[in-house]
Amino acid sequence: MTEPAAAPRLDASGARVLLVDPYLAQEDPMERKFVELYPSLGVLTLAAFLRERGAKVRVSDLTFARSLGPVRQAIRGFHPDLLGVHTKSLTLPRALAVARLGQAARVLTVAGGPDAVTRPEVYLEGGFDVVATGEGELTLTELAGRALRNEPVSDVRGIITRADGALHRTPGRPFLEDIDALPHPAWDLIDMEAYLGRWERRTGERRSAVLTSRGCPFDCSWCSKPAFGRSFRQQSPARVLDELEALVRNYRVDYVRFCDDVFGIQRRWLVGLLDGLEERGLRFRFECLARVDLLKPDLLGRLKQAGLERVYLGVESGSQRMLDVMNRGTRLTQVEQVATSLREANVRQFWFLMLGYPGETLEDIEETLRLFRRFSPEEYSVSIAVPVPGTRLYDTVRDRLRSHRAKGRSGGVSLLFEAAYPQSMYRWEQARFRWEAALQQLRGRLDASVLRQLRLAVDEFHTRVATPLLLGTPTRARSRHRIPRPRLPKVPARLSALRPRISVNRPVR
Ligand code: B12
Ligand code: SF4
Repeated sequence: MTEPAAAPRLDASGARVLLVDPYLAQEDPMERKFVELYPSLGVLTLAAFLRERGAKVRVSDLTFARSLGPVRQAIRGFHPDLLGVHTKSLTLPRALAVARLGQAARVLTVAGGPDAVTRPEVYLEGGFDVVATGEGELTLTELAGRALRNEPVSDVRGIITRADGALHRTPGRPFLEDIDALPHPAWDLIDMEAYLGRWERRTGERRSAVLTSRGCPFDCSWCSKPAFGRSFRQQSPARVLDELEALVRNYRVDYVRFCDDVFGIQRRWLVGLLDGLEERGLRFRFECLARVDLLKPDLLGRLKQAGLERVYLGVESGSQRMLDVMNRGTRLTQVEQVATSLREANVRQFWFLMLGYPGETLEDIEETLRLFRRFSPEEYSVSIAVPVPGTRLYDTVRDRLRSHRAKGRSGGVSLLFEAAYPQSMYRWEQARFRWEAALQQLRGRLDASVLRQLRLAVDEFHTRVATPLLLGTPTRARSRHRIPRPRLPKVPARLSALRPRISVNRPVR
């Protein structure tokens, strides 16, 4: 469903809106190692949209902050009519703390983004007046106008409020019809240089994130798509090229991360983008996320020439049975073809792999490891399945969530539900991937036969020692097989230094 062309244009002239992204990088234990910092495109697009409709907008981006001080100051100095907070499961406590600041200042306080939509009651009980569902541009504009005029908001479309202890959900709002008309993100409202400079110091590149589409038409069972559901809308190549050009010219961006759920779904679009990059003489390197069934191997040469550096692939499992259980919609043969084509085109591949999905057996994990061995991707992440609220995976394991605290988390290194095997088993399996990656890095430096022996030794240890031990095989059985009680080995420091970029639990798709 999209917004009918005849819908009246909403206006927020004069309203003062403060938008907050309550993610404090320094509080995130994963940040230093794994999380790549980009400003929230959702917040910046909302800010730009509101500004176009006459609102005065400030963004309090807490990414590099040490406390909520900047929000306090902004509330005091800017006197917003509306305080809008972007939410992810990871940032729930901070989002609620911001809501309390809004409450104290008697500002209309609105939560939006992936997490609030999936558990609105937590946000409304925690101090928010309103939770906005789905795409936020029109809803926030209307809310800002009402807040300015002190009008009630409970009938605004696309929101959830609470009254007399019950939740009230208004009818959803149609999606924006023309996402080409969206303004460029309001980069000027945040400290872009803080992000770009950090990247430059770390990698030598000035990296920025760009989104060319909204939504994803697929339906993987673990995937949370709270904002755009299964809708899919693509911006035209020309619109995307304008945004890229602005980033390159104004911010000297030389590396782009395309953040689309699935980049370049349509061939014609991709060719249009490549043509445009050539015509405009735009040079930067880039990375994107693709599905193995949609990557176009025949275009890889052109993409590489245009600057394609890395492709993130949701490989997930080396077991076709598990891919089907996950409703992934991909075939292992496609993984094989794409992995080979990327290698031939000299494009780095980053594989997302997932362990612990309900129904997975140790043999399935073995198949995944075998696939990993065959293609040795340059980078990878092996996560333990994370049940994000609002997904079918979450519903499947809802009764097996491990603790109240775990229910609130979206990521981490822990097993968040009672799976087929104990957490230590999955940790060990993750370590096997690390070992494998380390061995692959040693290729060319060590004799192939030595590598084979090392691999066999680890496999042997896995079968004879680690698995019975971790699955709690009775001691008598162990002694019958003369298996000593070992200490689990860690990857030696020198090998671990060689390992590729790994995150143990990053459910980002
Ligand atoms: C790109 C991306 C990243 C990038 C950049 C993050 C960033 N700072 O933007 C990186 C790789 C760094 C990243 C990291 C993480 N991500 Co991420 N990421 C995405 C991805 C693919 C796109 C985000 C995006 O730009 N969307 C486009 C914008 C336009 O949409 P939006 O942000 O949802 O905003 C719209 C609406 O939600 C709404 N809205 C949003 N905020 C607000 C606020 C108000 C007041 C209102 C009214 C409306 C509103 O209006 C917006 C415009 O229509 C999404 C999946 C997705 N398709 O959204 C996952 C996603 C957001 N990430 C997710 C997660 C879990 C993470 C991590 C926590 C992973 C981890 N364990 O480390 C980290 C968190 C780090 C952080 N800084 O917050 C989950 C969130 C799930 C949840 N319930 O919390 C998602 C949904 C992926 C998934 N399916 O699991 N991520
Ligand atoms: S995991 Fe990727 S392909 Fe699957 S539904 Fe989610 S965004 Fe779409």
